[in-house]
Amino acid sequence: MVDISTSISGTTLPNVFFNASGVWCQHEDELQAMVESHSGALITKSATLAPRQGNPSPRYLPLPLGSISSMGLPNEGYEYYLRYACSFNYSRTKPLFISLSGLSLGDSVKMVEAFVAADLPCMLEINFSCPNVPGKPQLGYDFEAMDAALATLAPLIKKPFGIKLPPFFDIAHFDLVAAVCQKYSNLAFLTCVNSIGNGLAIDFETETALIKPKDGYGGLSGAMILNTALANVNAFYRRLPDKQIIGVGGVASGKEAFLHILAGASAVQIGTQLMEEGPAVFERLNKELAEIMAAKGYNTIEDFRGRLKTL
Ligand code: RRO
Repeated sequence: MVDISTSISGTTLPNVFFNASGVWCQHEDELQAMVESHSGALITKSATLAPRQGNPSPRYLPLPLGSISSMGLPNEGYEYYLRYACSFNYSRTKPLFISLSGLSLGDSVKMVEAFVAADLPCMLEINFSCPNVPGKPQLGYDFEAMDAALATLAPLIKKPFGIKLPPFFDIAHFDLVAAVCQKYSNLAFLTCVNSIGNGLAIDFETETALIKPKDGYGGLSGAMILNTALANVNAFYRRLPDKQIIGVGGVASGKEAFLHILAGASAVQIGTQLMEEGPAVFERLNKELAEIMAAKGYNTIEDFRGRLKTL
């Protein structure tokens, strides 16, 4: 029997798959569907201090090779997700991750303090990479601001936690970001990658942008970002042997999940494919990954994780 379980900072997931924050996780009914699915964990929508409606629609559209979206951080406010985390049945379900995305460092501090005070077994994923709030550049591309945020948040959180990073496109940036991450010992995992920010999709016939917010600019996800995601997973896996990488980007079948793990990922999140297929995707992915591993003679994900060969 092939074993597709994993563990993230000491917490066991029955399988490597869960949702990418933002998909199937804003409201309690969606989170319940994630609990009932065959996912190995679940994560909540990135929370801000106050509830937000997000950007005007249309704000998500599937494309031939993935999707474009500019949701604008719609969420119920951190107190909603804190209440959810307080009522979550940790021993009977699966690991719960909470995504936080303060619009300022002060907001992030307040949210983190509330979760720390509640002393829950959920894990925090701090989102440094929302590309879709009009007028707000993302923290992930300002390395000094990211360092300052981690210097404030890591000691407050105390326990192991993670950050969600944007994709990087330059070797020098991989080096710089890895050097920042290396400074914080309880920064346990990096989730790579968020959507590729500010793409533009245009309808050829009507000569019109496909989504409404920001004159049509939005984050690119799905198949078209697989190779960028694999490079980021592998770049940080190589540079940060003491930390874990959660891979996200372009996973639609067991094959892409296998590639993420081969590149170094310890778990794999699903975004666009979950949007398109719904939570039934997890049963299929479990089966496909297990079949690939069986065919290749791997019994556990540690048999091949990070074992990418180069020429
Ligand atoms: O809500 C969004 O528009 C959003 C967020 Br917070 C994020 O981190 N990544 C993304 O593609 N969209």
